Amino acid sequence: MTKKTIETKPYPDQKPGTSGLRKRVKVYQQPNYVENYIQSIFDCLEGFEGKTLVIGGDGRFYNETAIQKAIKIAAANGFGKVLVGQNGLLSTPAASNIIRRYEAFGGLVLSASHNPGGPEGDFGIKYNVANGGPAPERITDAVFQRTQVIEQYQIIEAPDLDLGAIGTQTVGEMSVEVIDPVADYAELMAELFDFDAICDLFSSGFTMTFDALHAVTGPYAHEILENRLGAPAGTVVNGTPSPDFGNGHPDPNLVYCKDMYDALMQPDGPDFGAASDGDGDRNLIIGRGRFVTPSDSLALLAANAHLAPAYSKGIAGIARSMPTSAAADRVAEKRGIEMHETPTGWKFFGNLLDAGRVTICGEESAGTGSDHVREKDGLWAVLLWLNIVAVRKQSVDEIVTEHWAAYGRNYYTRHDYEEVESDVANAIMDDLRGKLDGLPGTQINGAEVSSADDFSYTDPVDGSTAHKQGIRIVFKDGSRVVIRMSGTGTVGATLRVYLERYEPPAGQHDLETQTALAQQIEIAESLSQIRARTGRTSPSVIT
Ligand code: G16
Repeated sequence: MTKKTIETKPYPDQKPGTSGLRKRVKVYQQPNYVENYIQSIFDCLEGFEGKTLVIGGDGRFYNETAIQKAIKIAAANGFGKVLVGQNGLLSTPAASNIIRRYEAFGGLVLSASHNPGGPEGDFGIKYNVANGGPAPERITDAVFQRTQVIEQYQIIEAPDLDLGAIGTQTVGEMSVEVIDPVADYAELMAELFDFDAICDLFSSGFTMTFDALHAVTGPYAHEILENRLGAPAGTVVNGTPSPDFGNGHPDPNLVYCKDMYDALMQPDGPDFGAASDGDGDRNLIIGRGRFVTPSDSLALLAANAHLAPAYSKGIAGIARSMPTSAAADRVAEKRGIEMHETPTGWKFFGNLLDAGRVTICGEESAGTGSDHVREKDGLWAVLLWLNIVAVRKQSVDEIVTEHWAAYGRNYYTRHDYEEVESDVANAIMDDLRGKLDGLPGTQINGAEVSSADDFSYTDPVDGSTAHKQGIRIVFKDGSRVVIRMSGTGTVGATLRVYLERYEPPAGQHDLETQTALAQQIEIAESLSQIRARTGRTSPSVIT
């Protein structure tokens, strides 16, 4: 085993997005592409000599190849130990937990989240810091700068490790421990939730379907839902991770989980349906006859969290990303707890969680989580829902409708225009920015604009700032149109249009969502001309 220094040349496109560096697999397969990026990360870190690095991914195509490289580069750079999930698997929240539980220096999480996998699909690498959360922007910005000038990387020349064998191996002077990817995470969930109450729920005949979408949560869901909580075998479907996600799209939304949605809408359908994404940090929640939007789910989980043992003393505060609906704000207001509005990206919640200012966080993009780790957590959200249903002894539909009757309903939808030409998307955003100052006080399609800006954020804990985080136009009646460009796409640009309108507690709560938001949808088009300028007649995805 010899340590080698290999000469390399920079790639211009290694700028991390909302959540790490996501690219087509074919891009990652270029010579030294992975090596450059990982060496650049290590070059921006200090004080890791002899310390532990956690490595794991969602099992997608190229996962093991990248992990073998990462281990050998970590060894050459002086890490003392790597903890790696068996067969290279660790869900994103499980990786966050392992970093925290074993006090590791940080971790590499290999995933492109909900993006498709396989040789023609996407791959991604994300660096997480010692609190278990995604690296903050000051690190990701430094890593990008480093990728632009990198000239060499260090690697140990050694045979590949056996990632299937639990136990310890060595590479150079570094030890590599292959660990059970599920055990620590399952223990943590058992500490947080009332497993006895959920067991009773299942033994009383409560029926559930959980779609792991052939992605990483399969082994976690089999162990927790079926083995520990007694849900009947077969509750978890598509539970074996596959490199191309069964040739599917591991995005737990109403498009890719349509069959489950249809089953849940039948009067004799299961009581509860849920799904998670490629790397296990997103969730989809559907009760019989009732889809719960991620924004509503955040509000409902925050309002009912005290029913689970971990949160029985109440929660300190709530944080949501700016485009997420304000449903959770109403809960925070009623409870008299802190409420924070951050830019899109879980990394912006880290400081608030570390400082104990918030306990529960969530995003419209199907992510919810708490201070138990520093990532959003798909199965955590599912288990908290089950805990709430078990204690309240009510259906999801009853719980949601009672919540609206108490707090009012924030009608909410997101329209995505995917794979738009980057020039066209940039021009649309620039033109919108140019109009913002003149909008307040004007009428658009019959609605008066009360404020219009491009969202800026100052972190209340460390004072760091983030600008140009999305255009938001707020109307006098409280409704909102938000438009921003996604930071997770890999081809062209994705324009996201977020639409929201509030209906008070005594208002009408049973409208079809797109109908309820028809005025906001037309306002967004009048303002942005997205359909006209992209030549699209409708969004690519409506969630
Ligand atoms: C990532 C981030 C989330 C973000 C989502 C969508 O999630 O961790 O915070 O909300 O992307 O971001 P965008 O709107 O920029 O595409 P994931 O699940 O893809 O890692």
